[in-house]
Amino acid sequence: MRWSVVDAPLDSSGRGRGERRAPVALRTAGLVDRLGAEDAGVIETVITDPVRDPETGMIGADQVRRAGRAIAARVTELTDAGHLPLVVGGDCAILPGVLQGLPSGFTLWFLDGHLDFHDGVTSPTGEAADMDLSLVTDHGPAGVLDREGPLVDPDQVHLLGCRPVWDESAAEEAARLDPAIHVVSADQLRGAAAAAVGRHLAADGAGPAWLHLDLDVLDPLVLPAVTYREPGGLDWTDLAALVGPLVRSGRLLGMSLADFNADEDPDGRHAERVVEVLAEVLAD
Ligand SMILES: [Mn+2]
Repeated sequence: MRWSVVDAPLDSSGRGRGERRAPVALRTAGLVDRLGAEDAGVIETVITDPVRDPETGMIGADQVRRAGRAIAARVTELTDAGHLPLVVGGDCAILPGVLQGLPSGFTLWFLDGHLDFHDGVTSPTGEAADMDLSLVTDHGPAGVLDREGPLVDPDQVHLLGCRPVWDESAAEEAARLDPAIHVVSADQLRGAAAAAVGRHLAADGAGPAWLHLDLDVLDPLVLPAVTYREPGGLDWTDLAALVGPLVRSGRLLGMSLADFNADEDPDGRHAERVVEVLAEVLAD
């Protein structure tokens, strides 16, 4: 499997947080070489406007929209040419752009410690990375995407690794979740269960699939280099056991990687660990 690594450096707070520097940090840790990947360059995605737009409730809405278009165009170009893109964010605000670049009728395997199901009103931050899964299933703020309707059928979405509801805002978010989405919590993905779920998902249908990995699906004890640390997450072994069968299914159109915060990794050790595990599961 030959991956095409393409960078989408953005941070949806618009304040220059370390997610924007994640692609450089991961490349410095050897990502392209370790995967034996093709270097597919950098997409122009930067978000510098920290103002919450009154209409959408989203920070830097125009720049998020523009970044989404640029990501979509590049993903379409790569997949049309038969490449297998690994889109390296950035935070989860890259997802709507990625999925806009795919032909409809795919399955989404979404690994995240959170639900990412706020809209412009319920989001405590206004960051697009609070709203990406709601946007792509047509439950987010209007006018952010270029395409009408859901980008992915909610019944084809598998939300994997989320934690129990921890406060009022998270409860409000959970109440918004589309009931057709299939949820497997972090507690159901530990030990032998991780590989079993991975094998089940891989064999559940034969159509194309996209894998989105928000690194905060991992426990902060094993990967603290994320912005919104959520206790009770997966360890590296669980993650590899879950993702391995998904990659080997032969169904992947590509993958997106989100939420590594390079500012929380001054000596680069966490970037190295991320690259090591990606090489283990993606490089065969
Ligand atoms: Mn996320």
